[in-house]
Amino acid sequence: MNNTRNKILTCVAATMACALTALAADKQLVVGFSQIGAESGWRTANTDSIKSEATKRNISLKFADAQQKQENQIKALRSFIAQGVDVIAFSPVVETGWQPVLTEIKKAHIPVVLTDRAVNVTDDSLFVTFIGSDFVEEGRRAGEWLAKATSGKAVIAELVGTPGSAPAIDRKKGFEEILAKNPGMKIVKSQSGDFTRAKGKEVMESFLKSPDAKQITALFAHNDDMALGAIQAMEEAGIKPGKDILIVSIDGVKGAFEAMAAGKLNCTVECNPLIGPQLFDAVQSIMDKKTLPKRTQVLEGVYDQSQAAKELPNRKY
Ligand code: GYE
Repeated sequence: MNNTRNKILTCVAATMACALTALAADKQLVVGFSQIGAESGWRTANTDSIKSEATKRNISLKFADAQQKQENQIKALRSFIAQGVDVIAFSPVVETGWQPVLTEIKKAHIPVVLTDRAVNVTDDSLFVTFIGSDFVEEGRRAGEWLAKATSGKAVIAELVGTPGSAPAIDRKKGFEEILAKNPGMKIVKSQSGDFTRAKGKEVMESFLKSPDAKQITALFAHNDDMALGAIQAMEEAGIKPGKDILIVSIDGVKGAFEAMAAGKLNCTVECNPLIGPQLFDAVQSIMDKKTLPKRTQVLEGVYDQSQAAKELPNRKY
């Protein structure tokens, strides 16, 4: 009698365990993603890459657009904690000010993946991994291209990205490393255009109105959108972009290739926004309890006018 009862109990337990495992396997993964905004062509491509990859993998994506405001991002991160998502990912608009909210996330035992931009925190256990580009290297590449194109002689206007953001800080740093080796190259104007086309145009207009505007021979824009805005400003002022003023920018969006093919932009340094697949690979590895490197690099190149027409049809963003 006892024996039969034991057998029945074992059988029931086994069935339940089996059902639970099946449930766990079927449970849809929930990922909260806080995006910076929609400030540039790069960002739009980045958002598309993340959303389409989530759909492809049947992951439930809670997507929040912060409209370039850190306080909106912090609110979104707190709401992801409240919703108990499996993984939180975000692209931090600026580098500093994340320690408190990241600590809250850690206390809630939710793993964090950083994409695109880095944070400045003292405790790197606050995130699992950072997937992004080497912005210092991009700045160096832009500087190297300009040094070569001008034989080391250039009077430069600089359109800076969002103040306090990793790409603005690092691209400037990399570019200035090259200037330090080329005494004939100097930055005479430098102002933020917040990574947008409209602001890039506005700031370039003000550069061109200044009394010493005539001496400018080159423009370094921290992204293509600001360069495209500046091109408009130059044309409206009767200046030939790409000829009177040489222009080098960063990202490699389609609009930049079109401007290069038209002879208005001289060079773009690639910064690949198609991070979706790498992000969700990382999420999967976290769920599978695999160890990840603290930093994953995105691959990219440098393109000038001679390659523009050939490369244009291949551009995915
Ligand atoms: O270069 C710019 C965007 O963080 C790498 O942000 C990204 C930058 C990109 O607005 O176009």
